[in-house]
Amino acid sequence: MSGGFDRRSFLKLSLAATAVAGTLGAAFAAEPGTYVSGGAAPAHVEPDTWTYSTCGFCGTGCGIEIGTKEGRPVAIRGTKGYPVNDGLLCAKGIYQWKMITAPDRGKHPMIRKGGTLVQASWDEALTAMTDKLKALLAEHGPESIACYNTGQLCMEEFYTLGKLMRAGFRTPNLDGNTRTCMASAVVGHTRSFGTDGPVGAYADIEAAEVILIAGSNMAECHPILFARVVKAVEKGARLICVDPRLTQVSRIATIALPIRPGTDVVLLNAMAHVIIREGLIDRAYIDAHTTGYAELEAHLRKYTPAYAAEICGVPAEDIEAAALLYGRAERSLSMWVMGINQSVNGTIANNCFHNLNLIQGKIGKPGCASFSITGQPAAMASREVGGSSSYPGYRAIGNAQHRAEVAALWGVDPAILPDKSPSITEIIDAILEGKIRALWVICTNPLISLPDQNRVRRALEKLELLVVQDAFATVDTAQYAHIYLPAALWAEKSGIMVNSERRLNLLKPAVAPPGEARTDFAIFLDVADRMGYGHLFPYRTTEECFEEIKRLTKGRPNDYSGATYARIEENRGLQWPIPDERSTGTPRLYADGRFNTADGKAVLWSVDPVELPEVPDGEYPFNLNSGRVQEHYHTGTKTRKVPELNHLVPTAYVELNPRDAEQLGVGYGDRVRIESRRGEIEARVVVTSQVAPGSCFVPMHFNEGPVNRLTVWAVDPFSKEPNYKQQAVRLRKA
Ligand SMILES: Nc1nc2c(c(=O)[nH]1)N[C@H]1C(S)=C(S)[C@@H](COP(=O)(O)OP(=O)(O)OC[C@H]3O[C@@H](n4cnc5c(=O)[nH]c(N)nc54)[C@H](O)[C@@H]3O)O[C@H]1N2
Ligand SMILES: Nc1nc2c(c(=O)[nH]1)N[C@H]1C(S)=C(S)[C@@H](COP(=O)(O)OP(=O)(O)OC[C@H]3O[C@@H](n4cnc5c(=O)[nH]c(N)nc54)[C@H](O)[C@@H]3O)O[C@H]1N2
Ligand code: SF4
Ligand SMILES: [Mo]
Repeated sequence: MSGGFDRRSFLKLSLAATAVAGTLGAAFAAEPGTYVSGGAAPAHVEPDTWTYSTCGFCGTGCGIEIGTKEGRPVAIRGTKGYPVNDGLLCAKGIYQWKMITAPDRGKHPMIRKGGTLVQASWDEALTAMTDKLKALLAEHGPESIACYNTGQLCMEEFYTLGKLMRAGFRTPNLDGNTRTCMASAVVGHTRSFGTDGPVGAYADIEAAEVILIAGSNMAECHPILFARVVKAVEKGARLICVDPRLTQVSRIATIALPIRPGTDVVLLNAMAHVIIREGLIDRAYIDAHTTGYAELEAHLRKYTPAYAAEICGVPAEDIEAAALLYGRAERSLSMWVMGINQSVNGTIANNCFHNLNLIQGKIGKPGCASFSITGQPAAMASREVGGSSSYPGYRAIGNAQHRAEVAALWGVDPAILPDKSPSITEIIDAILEGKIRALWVICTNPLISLPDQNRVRRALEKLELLVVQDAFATVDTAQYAHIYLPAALWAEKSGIMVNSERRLNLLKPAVAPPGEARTDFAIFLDVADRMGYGHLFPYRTTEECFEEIKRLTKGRPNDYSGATYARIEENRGLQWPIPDERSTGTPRLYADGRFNTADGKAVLWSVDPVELPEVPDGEYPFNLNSGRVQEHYHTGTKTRKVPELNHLVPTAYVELNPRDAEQLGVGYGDRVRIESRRGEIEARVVVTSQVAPGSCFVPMHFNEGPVNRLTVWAVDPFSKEPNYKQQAVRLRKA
């Protein structure tokens, strides 16, 4: 790579490197085994107990064991033989035990008095919360109340919260940060296959001849999956990488397509064009298992590689070569993440991937999948059991039959169940309009992670009641909270998380929550009791709750009937559907070519992209891209407390191409001001040819330079997912 140092060289040179410095993108742990890390106290402590659990960070879903000594966390190691990671962990995974005892863990509830949050008892805090909610319900009705949650709770918590909000409060206003993440994948699956649910298995990585990775910095964001990709490439698999920014994935790709931002639909349509032109389709599969082919074939005629090259800004020959490589292989696999989903074209780009694979019959076979990879460790669980925009068992909010089924299983009148589900951006706008007066924020930090921070700030300020329920008392959004509720972390609870390959993974509590902190599950049940909705919750433990959830998934696509906590642990996770107690799970969906649509056929979509909400112009000449680095997680609440991670990437920065840095007269480490039409931030410059001229990249992790002060308030028309990856900014030396 030209352009001198990359960001890590810069950051390492400017700081004392710590003992954990790994190579960019390499899976951090080289061999399975125990990792008792050095660094801050308690160091080199030999655990007296190892507890089986699951990593709390990303949707890969690695099996971990939490090491404790006298009840305090001292280590984490990868679970040997675990089908996902076989003992390997990335840097975040290894060090996550350190955040558990961070000094700013919330230990007591707090209530705002005279402008500051002061310690309160649980009884005081929950009485204040439920009194206000009861008053709002009486005066303004259920639609004055909203809840915004996460992809980081366990399944039983999502289910309980969904039931509480919809059957208890009867409010439609329930959404999660999964909207900012997986919504385009959810709607994409539903439009192509009839219901949501990723189709593939990680084992497809090793079985594929050609792997297409698009809009995914897998080396940094799913390092253990990337380790499996690297192994496959070493054994001869070919890799195609689609990303405007040159990542570690593109560096090992056979073909790298650094396309212009936001042009994926055109590229994917052109690849399908070539595959059809060359007769690389599976005609029998198309006829038996899909609808819409004739229209698609006609629609794609104009999408020649030459036409796409013009729009995507990569050579026509490269597009042709990528299509032929993918199309000629017997077994090809596509994987994508946020570079695809977080766009106004996110949903239809998902449909384009499914088109590409369906026309070749590359679904449900080993080494073949149209595989959307999830971000958070339990985002899948939320999707499956009604944690945000659906009812349990992949039932649709707007489907009266589905609502009737849920009502019957819950023993409630179907008429009380909401039939709509506004998105978080709609909820924020409704707060600004004065329609929503109370917001309960659970396990997410919207002040830092939602787009257009200044707008979000105005909304939070306007609320009559903001309850923030978080593991850390210092979480940014709590600045505006009237009530703060301290929550237990993943290592302190039991429950189920679900990873990208539909694997149910088990959490077991290894340590006790600090102070008076409680699990989200316990908090939800307490709120339910105080609101008078206790009769809806006949269960008191997460395991009892799972038995109820199983009844709502029976016969549904995500059937968990055959799962129990014990079976999940024995089998090292189980991939749904798990229809009975003999089942060891289902690696791939749709192996029989039967989809969840009315006629059992998958739908091929003929689509054209819509225009991006904002493109660079004379006033704001740079495209701003945003995302992640390996060492940090989201808004930094967890990883910035771990010195071994934070020392490597300690503060906000912007990646700039050498050409642009020279023109702006800035060099490594200089501070620049970045301005968009919505706000401005300052950050340090990292000069790197990883980003193209005219583009810049700012990670989302740093509240001292919050990239979302710059981002645009625009969403995908189908999924309502924010368009985080493309907006226009200008830069100058600070
Ligand atoms: N270390 C770390 N790992 C994580 C997380 C974390 O915060 N830190 N978060 C987890 C979560 S919730 C998620 S959702 C995932 C996210 O995982 P990823 O999606 O892999 O991560 P991002 O950095 O958001 O974006 C991925 C890539 O999209 C590219 N991109 C931008 N615009 C476009 C475009 O127009 N087209 C294409 N094809 N690509 C584009 C960016 O250049 C970037 O390299 O990571 C999970 N894993
Ligand atoms: N510009 C830009 N913005 C983005 C993105 C991007 O790529 N670019 N990506 C988007 C995506 S994909 C995502 S997923 C979101 C993530 O955005 P957020 O959801 O805001 O990210 P986190 O920092 O993970 O916030 C989770 C919070 O929950 C707390 N917490 C952790 N565990 C628990 C628990 O068990 N219980 C409770 N109650 N609290 C807990 C943590 O302390 C933390 O404060 O950001 C989105 N925003
Ligand atoms: S890859 Fe994801 S699940 Fe695995 S150890 Fe790293 S953060 Fe945890
Ligand atoms: Mo995400």
